[in-house]
Amino acid sequence: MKIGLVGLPYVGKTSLFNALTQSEAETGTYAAKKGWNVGSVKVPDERLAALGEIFDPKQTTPTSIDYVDIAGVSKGDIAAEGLEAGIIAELREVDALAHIVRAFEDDAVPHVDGDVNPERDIETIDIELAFADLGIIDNRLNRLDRELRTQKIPALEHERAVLERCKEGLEAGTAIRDLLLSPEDGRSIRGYGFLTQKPLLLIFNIGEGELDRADEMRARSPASERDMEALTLSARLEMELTRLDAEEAELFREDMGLDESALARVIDASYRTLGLITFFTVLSDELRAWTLRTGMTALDAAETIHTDMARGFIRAETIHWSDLVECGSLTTARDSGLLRLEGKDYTVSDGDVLTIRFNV
Ligand SMILES: Nc1nc2c(ncn2[C@@H]2O[C@H](COP(=O)(O)OP(=O)(O)OP(=O)(O)O)[C@@H](O)[C@H]2O)c(=O)[nH]1
Ligand SMILES: [Mg+2]
Repeated sequence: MKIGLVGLPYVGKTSLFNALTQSEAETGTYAAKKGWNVGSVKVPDERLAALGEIFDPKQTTPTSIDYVDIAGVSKGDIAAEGLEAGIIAELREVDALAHIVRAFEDDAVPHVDGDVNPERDIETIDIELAFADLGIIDNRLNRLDRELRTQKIPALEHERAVLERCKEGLEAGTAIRDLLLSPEDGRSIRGYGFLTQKPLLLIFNIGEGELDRADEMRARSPASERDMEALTLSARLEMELTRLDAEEAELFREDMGLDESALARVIDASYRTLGLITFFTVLSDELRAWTLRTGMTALDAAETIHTDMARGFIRAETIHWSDLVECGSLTTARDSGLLRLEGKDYTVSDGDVLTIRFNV
């Protein structure tokens, strides 16, 4: 899973990126319109530790999330091609976007548009992302018109109809994700990696002295109307906390009244935004966590692990991790009837431990 961090210049994207990925990318490099940082973070999961006590594996492999931190986007940047082309290309590859919105007051850190105004900034970035998509749509529509003049190809005509719907929506201020395209329509434009089609998460960067305003901030955000995940954190504080050792950071968090690390909250929100769940496997002494989309089946899970497993799928021995931990072993679980035999159409639940039986 890959998440792109976007936002205006100087809002704390790189500070957050450093906190999330334990990186040391340079912060405060204002107006650099080039380049991006990529980093990876292993998803902390307490369930792995609990399962580890049962299986005593040689190796434990958590899932990971990649974050891409790009240069700040200002109003008009996309239209003026003010961003390096590679940056947008990089963003088209991500699974979801996180918009970092400046909400901290600090006279020492200038705001490109003069003052701190989260609502305005959210709109600015929405418009820039829409512009980036419209550019691609216009080019593609021109090409499709030329191709369809000489011959009628139903698939291309369908694509043109979908693109025209997207264009109309975007021009009226509606992101492609909010057009509620049918799965078939969605598939016909999947290859373009439209930015406004990607799930979006809002992250308000508040000052370290304003952590008690977090709820109010979220309630005021358009996320509440648009059924969108929103969270608040202090990027600079989180970055500084990652430089302390774990114990010190914990004490500090307690002092500040912060229960969970922002890292954990960003990861949770990313999973929810993307509709992802986790399942576990134990294969030749390796305990491993995997991600799957909500609603996917045991066959999809097998496919995620290895195509051979999907091809020769027989059944999935399934148990919820908490039941397994309670039983203490797979043998006890089997004896007490908690280990279920599921077929390929079984919908995997978050926290399932799966043993795929297959034959190739
Ligand atoms: N007061 C305060 N300053 C912050 C906070 N987060 C970031 N900053 C400061 O804001 C400046 C910009 O931070 P960056 O993390 O580089 O911001 P950015 O969004 O990556 O900036 P660009 O890459 O130029 O678009 C730095 O001087 C940070 O120290 C915060 O929560 N509070
Ligand atoms: Mg930066």
